[in-house]
Amino acid sequence: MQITSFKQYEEDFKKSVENPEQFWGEVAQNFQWRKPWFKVLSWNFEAPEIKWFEGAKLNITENCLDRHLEKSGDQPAIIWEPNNPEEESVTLTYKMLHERVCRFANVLKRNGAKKGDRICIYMPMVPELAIAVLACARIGAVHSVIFGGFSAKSIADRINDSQCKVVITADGAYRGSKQIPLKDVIDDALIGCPTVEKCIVLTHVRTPVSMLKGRDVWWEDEVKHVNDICEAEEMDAEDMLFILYTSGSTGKPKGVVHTCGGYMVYAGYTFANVFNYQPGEVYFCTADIGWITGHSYIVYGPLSQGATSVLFEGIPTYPTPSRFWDVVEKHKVNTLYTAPTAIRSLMSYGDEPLEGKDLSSIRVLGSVGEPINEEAWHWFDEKIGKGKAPIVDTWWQTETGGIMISPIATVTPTKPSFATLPLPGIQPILVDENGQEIVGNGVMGNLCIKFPWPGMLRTTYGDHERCKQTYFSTYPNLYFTGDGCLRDEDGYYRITGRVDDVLNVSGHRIGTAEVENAINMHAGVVESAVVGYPHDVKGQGIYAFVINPEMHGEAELTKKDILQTVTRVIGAIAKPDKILFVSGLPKTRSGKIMRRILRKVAEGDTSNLGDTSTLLDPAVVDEIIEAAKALK
Ligand code: 7RM
Repeated sequence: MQITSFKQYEEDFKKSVENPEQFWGEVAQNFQWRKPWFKVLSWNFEAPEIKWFEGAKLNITENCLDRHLEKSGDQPAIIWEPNNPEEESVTLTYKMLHERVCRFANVLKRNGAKKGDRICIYMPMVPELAIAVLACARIGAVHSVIFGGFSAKSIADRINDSQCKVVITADGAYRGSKQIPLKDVIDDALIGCPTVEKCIVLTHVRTPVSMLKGRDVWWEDEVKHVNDICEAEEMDAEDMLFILYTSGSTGKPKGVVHTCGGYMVYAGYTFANVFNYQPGEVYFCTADIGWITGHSYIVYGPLSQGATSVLFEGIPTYPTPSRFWDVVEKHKVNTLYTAPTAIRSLMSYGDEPLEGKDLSSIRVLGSVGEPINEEAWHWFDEKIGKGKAPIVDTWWQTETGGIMISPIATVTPTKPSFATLPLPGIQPILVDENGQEIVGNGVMGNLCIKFPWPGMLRTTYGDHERCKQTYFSTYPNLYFTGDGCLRDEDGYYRITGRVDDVLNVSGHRIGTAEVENAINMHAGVVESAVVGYPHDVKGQGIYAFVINPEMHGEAELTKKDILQTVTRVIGAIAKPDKILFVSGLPKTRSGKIMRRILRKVAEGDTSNLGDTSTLLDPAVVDEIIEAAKALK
């Protein structure tokens, strides 16, 4: 399954295009199935309806745990590094992880959860988070992990959208020097969540919490009442494995649905290849399990390959900006997979945090979540990889389940800021506004994928029509990614960023419409428009234009109130970096906001605003430009 030369990559790629079913059928043989498939693939992008490994039966946890026990039961599966470096790290071998997953799976059953039920997980980055995820998969329950930074309202919306029956949380979480009261947030959320019957609470920070009789139980008590034997539930390849909510250009976040068989094959195959993982190596992905990167490349991908995965609770700058390098040195990390925003942030501290740190274990570096600029790429290459570790700039999405366009470490020649070439099985195509294919090299266009791959989303939970509209209707018979892309003279791909109204702030996906809706909930706000602008560390910053005639001269205070409202409605990650109060927004005669103009203003470049002839009131633009100049 592992590609070891560029020639082999080319051959595998060719085969995957000419005979996809044979190609993926062979890849899938590297996994453990209870029953084989009778058809590798059937598909229709119009409906859309996609089925991989039809008829096959499996349980992903048997692939991630049981099958490693005999040969590598004593190998570390998870190395947990706590937020506070003074505290002990924890190593769980495959045997230990298996035992704990089985035990907690029995806790879930004891609390009424069964195959097909949805379970919400809102937890800190502790081993029990991975255990909770895998325990759901063990019994065939569908997990919906929610990142610990989301607000009570965001959680309630997600829980209700998928009618979760059980919630798994902790008393609180550490994040650098801060503490987040997870259970308090869950308590607020659950006031409006009638489907939730049980809430299992892990003790972590030992802060006082309220425990509701009949609903709330302690993790530590529950595990005492069950044993650690739990036969894995037999799942169909196309049974749902998890839901993960992600932002789009319109409306509320969508519940992206992934299924058991295809997702497992794709996460495992891409992990083994992109990172060129070798047995016994230590692999460290700095993402949070609340995002897709954590699902696929902390939990399922690495564990399906018997790898050792570092799970880090903290942040790059706590207690000092040396923390990543301390973790690398301490655990002799061979592969470091992180985000450009973290690289840029650490870069800004200069060389001092790196002094005396032994990074010689590093063999492969990875980047994900947003375009990596050349400066950050070179810094990563020189300072961290010492010019010897290949950098894999991996492009993919929540919807794709796994890495799509990326170098294969030690195999693909890299080029700064390029995700390089599609992995075997991936057929990218660039199209223009009219959906015409843009052929040849040295071209730019909208990035689409023209053939299914095993890890692709199957639907958006409870609303198949929305899935169809969002991804399969912009261009008929193509999956539309929402990203713009350059294909250079060598046929290498560089992802240039979103072409829709989705922002990428510090690698977090946020819809402008979501932020606008949150701002509009603030008393006094009449209307708002949100755009992104280039930000040195975050990649993009959030710029909000707000009409609010009722500030009573207290603009600064009102801004703080708006930030508080956004924090309440979505979470702190969606807080605007800049708020500009205006008396009107640039609209066309048909009432559409001309975001193009607002983006120019936010970028601070209004020298050429393009065609403004359709503007209803051009004077508004002049006022906005003047006001923006005065904003720091
Ligand atoms: C994995 C993840 C997806 C969006 C995607 C892009 C952007 C991700 C890269 C990238 C340039 C990359 N899932 N993106 N990786 N842009 N180069 N290597 O991030 O669903 O949260 O976001 O992120 O715009 O559409 S995500």
